[in-house]
Amino acid sequence: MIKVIQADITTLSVDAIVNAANTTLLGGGGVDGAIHRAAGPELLAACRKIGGCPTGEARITPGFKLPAKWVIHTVGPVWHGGDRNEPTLLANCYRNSLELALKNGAKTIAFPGISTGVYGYPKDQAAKIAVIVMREYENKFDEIICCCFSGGDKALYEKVLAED
Ligand code: AR6
Repeated sequence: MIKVIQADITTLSVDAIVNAANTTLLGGGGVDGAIHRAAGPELLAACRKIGGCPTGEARITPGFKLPAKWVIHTVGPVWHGGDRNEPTLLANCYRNSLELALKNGAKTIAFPGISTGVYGYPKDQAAKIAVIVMREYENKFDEIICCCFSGGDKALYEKVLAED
């Protein structure tokens, strides 16, 4: 089932949380910064060993000090207006993250709105893509959580799910 909640993703006791990372995997601001702060320095060391991740792909590390067992790092596209393959790349982020979660036995997974912060992806279009891919995997998980940072984002996901 797909669930929508408003929360700080670093507080969730799920099998896997997804990080909106950049291609270096070496941390940054937004949700990436929050996850690295909460997981502790071992996360950065683990990411360094991976050596980066192309846009649309995903990589997995332990959650270290987080309540979540795994962190799945995916790199969303930077929004350039929509004609640079952004929708496909964003869908790839969700699909590759869910595939990696399945491979590692995760039954519960939480996503932030990949690319919808500093990467500038329009939130309504991004939520529609997220929900389309989540629907494809819904039956393979106990819970797929849309973890919204703001009340406005939560309302948006609820609307998209209701229309879906
Ligand atoms: N819990 C849940 N959601 C959050 C949290 C949190 N603690 N903090 C922010 N969000 P962003 P991007 C939401 O900018 O656009 C980093 O520097 C936020 O409201 O974190 O993919 C990376 O290193 C927004 O909806 O990620 C990259 O360089 C969503 O998370 C770059 O930012 C994503 O916002 C990635 O940009």
